[in-house]
Amino acid sequence: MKKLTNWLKGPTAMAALAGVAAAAVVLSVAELIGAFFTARATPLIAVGSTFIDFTPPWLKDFAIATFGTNDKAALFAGMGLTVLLLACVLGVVAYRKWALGVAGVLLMGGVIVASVVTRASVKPVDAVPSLIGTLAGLVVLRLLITRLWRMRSWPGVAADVAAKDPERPATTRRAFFAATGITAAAAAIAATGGRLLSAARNNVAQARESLTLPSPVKAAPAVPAGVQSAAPGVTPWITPNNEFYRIDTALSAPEINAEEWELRVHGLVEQEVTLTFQDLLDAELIESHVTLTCVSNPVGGNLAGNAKWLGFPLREVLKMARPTEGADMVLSTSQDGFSASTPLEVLQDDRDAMLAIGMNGEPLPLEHGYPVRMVVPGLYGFVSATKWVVDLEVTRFADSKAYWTDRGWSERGPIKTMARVEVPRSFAQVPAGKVAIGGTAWAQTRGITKVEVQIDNGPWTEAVLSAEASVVTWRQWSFEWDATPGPHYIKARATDGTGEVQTEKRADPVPDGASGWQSVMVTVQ
Ligand SMILES: Nc1nc2c(c(=O)[nH]1)N[C@H]1C(S)=C(S)[C@@H](COP(=O)(O)O)O[C@H]1N2
Ligand SMILES: [Mo]
Repeated sequence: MKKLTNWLKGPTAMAALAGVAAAAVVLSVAELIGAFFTARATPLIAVGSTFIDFTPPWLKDFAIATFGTNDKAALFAGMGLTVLLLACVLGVVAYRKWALGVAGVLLMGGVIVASVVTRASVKPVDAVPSLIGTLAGLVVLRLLITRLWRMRSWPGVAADVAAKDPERPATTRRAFFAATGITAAAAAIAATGGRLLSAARNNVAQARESLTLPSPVKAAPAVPAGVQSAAPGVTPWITPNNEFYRIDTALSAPEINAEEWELRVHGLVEQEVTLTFQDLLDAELIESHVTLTCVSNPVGGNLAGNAKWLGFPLREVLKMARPTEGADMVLSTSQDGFSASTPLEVLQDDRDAMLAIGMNGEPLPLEHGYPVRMVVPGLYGFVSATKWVVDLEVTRFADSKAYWTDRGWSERGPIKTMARVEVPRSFAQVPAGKVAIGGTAWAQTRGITKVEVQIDNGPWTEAVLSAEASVVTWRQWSFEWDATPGPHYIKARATDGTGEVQTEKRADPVPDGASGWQSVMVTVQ
């Protein structure tokens, strides 16, 4: 104990503290100045995004399997811890050998600046906040470390310093803490100020709020009564926007001014086309319910959502551009550099793939692609649902690779048939007697024609299907179970509109989607 307190009062702990204060200055100064640049150019966001881009498929899949849609919060926590450790180390190194400490700080600054300038749609000047932040951190580190060198209670060092520079007096621990405290307070003020300033400068959220969507020329077919599962507790058939799963590589959602948004359609086309947001508002829009699903969704997982989308058919966009002979793919790219490869014919057939601007009667939320995203029934999001879309290149699978295809996932991604058991929950305790089992099944573009339930190793028995809205939306089901006391396993499987039964074969999400039957263990009392 005594040893620990002595160590905490000693030069190593204090130098580490100086390092942490200097790191806080780097980040907060960059945040403050960053208010005048794009948010994606601030150090943590840029480094985090670059880290995501280098994430191998197994790590992405692990992150989603472990943290689900909290994967970004987990990444931020991990980065926070890394910064803290690095800052401690750099502080100690700078105290022992200043030149080495400077080299370390400059190296970190270099990594940050390199991450910033290599982001998509980020200009070289966007490195300014990180550069100034790094320099400010270096100055503060020097001031604090100098105080430690002059510490009166560490005679060796202080005497050395005093011999070199007799004019400057030695300092005290109290003076060092005061300087560190002032630095920390200044950093907190700068960071808060930066936040407030960027919120005030950012009018994209406000512009979205005040946008009124036009009515569709072709309204969504009425949703039949009885789409909701008879079992209480099953997911709502329509997923509210704020509960809709979010999966993307963007640490901070791009903030795109709708008035400046443009979509360029080019590549293997007879006619290049450029669309503005106003063009979309003026166009003949359609509306339809479509269930989106993420390829990373594990068996029984909740990375799927169903919404009413308002948009312009991609078929019509492609009619204007007139793809040439040999084209078989459209590479859609977002403002932040994500891309997806979608088979050309899927965007031209009658499934109503669209450039969506509305979600459940509202403009797209910022996190779901404002102002414009793609919605393509039947394909996993990673090969079709590009949010913040700004570019469509008509090309060939043989010639271009999309973001996740470059990282070990497949180049095509039709959605696999899946039945999910939602109630009772895994490991639930239920009373004996009549128990309502229920859930959701999907096989977009093929539709669901049957869901069967198996208790333990008994016979497969047909569940009651809720009404079907369309083959591109999910379909709910319920099953009344006469439960007897003891532990039991509930399994479910679906049959799609082609008559094919969901495969029992287990597959991981990588490379083209999970498969297998979900099994839920419950205890009946
Ligand atoms: N710009 C961009 N669009 C993207 C992604 C992305 O990382 N960046 N992820 C895709 C994936 S993997 C999925 S599953 C869907 C999810 O859409 P949602 O977040 O609106 O549910 O968006 C797709 N569109
Ligand atoms: Mo996804």
